[in-house]
Amino acid sequence: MDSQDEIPFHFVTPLKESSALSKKAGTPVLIKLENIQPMGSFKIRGIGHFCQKLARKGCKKFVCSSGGNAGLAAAYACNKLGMPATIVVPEQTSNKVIQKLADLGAEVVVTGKVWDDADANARHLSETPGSVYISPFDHPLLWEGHSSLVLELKAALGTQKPGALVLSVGGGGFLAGIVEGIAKVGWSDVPIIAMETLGAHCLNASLAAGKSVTLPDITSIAKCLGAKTVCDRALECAKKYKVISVTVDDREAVQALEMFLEDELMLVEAACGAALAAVYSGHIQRLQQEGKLEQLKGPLIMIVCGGSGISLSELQNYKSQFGLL
Ligand code: PLV
Repeated sequence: MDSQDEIPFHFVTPLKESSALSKKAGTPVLIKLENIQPMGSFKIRGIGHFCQKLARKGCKKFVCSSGGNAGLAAAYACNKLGMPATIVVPEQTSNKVIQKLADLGAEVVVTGKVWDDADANARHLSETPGSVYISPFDHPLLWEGHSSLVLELKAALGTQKPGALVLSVGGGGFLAGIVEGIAKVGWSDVPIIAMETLGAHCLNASLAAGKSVTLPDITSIAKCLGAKTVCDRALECAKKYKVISVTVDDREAVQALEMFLEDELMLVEAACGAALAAVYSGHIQRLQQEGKLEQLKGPLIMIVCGGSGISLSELQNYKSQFGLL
């Protein structure tokens, strides 16, 4: 970020040792707590940066499509900037998230079954003069904003390099930003475990096909990972860097978020459960046994991306849906 930037809207988040996760992984695990960011996810890093930059250039209004969290970040940033925001979300978005958006002063438009439908409408609504469209994941300013997370890791770890990073992938903006960050700090050889749920696995499907693939539908409960097509930049990053793509099913994601609640007393949404399942479902050890992941030379960094699309009653519903009661 350049020196003219105002104070960013995101916080420097804690990097905390988790004894419970370390025990389960059989290796030291540090959790990067993005769930405590304003509006509960890492999204404010990229979206906040995008909105601040464009506001300075004279932009008067933002229109953002979202599965929930990017919209909350955009509404929060616009609220801070005193600018109007229209957030377009799909029908499955919870009333709690819609209410939070409205409380931030955003105009909320509900369109279509999944994020791709909402996105088509957001692009259409942003055609009015003065409006600027915000993608939740596909813009260089978002990636630049997300890359701040790696600079914080570098500041916290000093000369120690992470053994590997674990994150969730939706449309791939977070992955693109983290890759930008590791390139900036000289950690390009650090493996990134890119977690998706089946039914929202656009990166995994594209890597398997060797080209960009559009999923026919989003069938996972992790709606915030629910982009049918991964952005080109994320696919490029996955091919160029040490990105290991892993899928889990919804049941594993729900189990992981419940165990995380037990262990760390923090409730995160299913999109984040996908990343946590890398340890809770034993995927890290499996990858090592299969020779797909090297012996870790530093701590495993789990990025707790967060998410507001969850409540205790929704967790109960998921548990009954997947026979976990
Ligand atoms: N969520 C986007 C895209 O949804 C949104 O509109 O909020 N973890 C959480 C908690 C998220 O909310 C998201 C993205 C991701 C991970 C994945 O980030 P991405 O899309 O940059 O890969 C459809």
